Amino acid sequence: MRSSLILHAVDSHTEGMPTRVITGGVGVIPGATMNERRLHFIAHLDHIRQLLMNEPRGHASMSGAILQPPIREDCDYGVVYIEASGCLPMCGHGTIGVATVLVETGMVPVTEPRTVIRLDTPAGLVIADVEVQGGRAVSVTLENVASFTERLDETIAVPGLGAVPYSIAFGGNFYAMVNLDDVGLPFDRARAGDILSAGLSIMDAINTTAPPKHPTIDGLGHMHHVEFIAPGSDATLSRHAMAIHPGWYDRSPCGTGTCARMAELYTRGELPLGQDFVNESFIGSRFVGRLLGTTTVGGYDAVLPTVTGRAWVTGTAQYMLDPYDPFPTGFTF
Ligand code: PYC
Repeated sequence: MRSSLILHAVDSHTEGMPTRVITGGVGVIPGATMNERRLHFIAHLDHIRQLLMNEPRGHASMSGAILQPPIREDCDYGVVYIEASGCLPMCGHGTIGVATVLVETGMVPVTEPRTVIRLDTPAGLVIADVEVQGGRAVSVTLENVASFTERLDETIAVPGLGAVPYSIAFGGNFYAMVNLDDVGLPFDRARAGDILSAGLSIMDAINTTAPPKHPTIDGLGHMHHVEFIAPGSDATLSRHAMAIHPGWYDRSPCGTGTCARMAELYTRGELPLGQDFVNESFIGSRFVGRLLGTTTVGGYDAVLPTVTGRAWVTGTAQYMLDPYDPFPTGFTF
């Protein structure tokens, strides 16, 4: 057996969405902050992401997280998020997966009934409060980064769809919120292809004419997620289909998308602080969110969200690269 690279992984899923947690083999990524490490990884180490996320080791909706020593002294681990489509500054389902893996494998000291893990992410400090029963990680509540509405109730001209009403909010990534009714499509997985192509057209139109730009996070000046809201959704229970660039759906209810949606509902005056908000994915799995308080981010009024969900370990693996492998970075199909 020959291998020019060996990467150690604990695989998991969070409410249906995979997180491949890389526990060893990458080494320490250069950078003075976690976001600098993310940008360095994109510029110089992207072949590792492609190897782990693309076929044949991954698939078009694959997602993962690389564990790092933290840079902040008040954190237990650093995290760089990887996906089939790139490196997000923050990923909610991925962080719930990371916290579950850290507890289930004993990579952090585990205390019951709660184990608190402080994570240094490219978007900032995220605190994972893990509910532990009999050594088992039962659920994880994240205190996510400050979230805000970037624009509310605007309209964008989209080829093939006409004028589409939308809003944009940030919850760790930027999300365009669009009512499915406004693009004439039903909340039905049988129409997943049509909903996805509408989402990609909306992303293209926004990124071409008026991309959002984060006021403090470098390298975040695009919109790669469209949260299509199902009819009948409100500030207590919302169902959605999360279309993601370049062409896949979040299987989980999307942690950062849940926080963005809560920020939008707060701005509308529909979601008060301290009230549970249930967000349901396209496959019917759920996260519960809540707003703890308010703050500001680079001039925007912002909220401090939490999101609670569950994850399960699905396996452990060593991913290798045979120097004779004709697809050293895998492929997309
Ligand atoms: O849970 O934040 C999330 C997420 C982002 C993309 C896929 N999942």
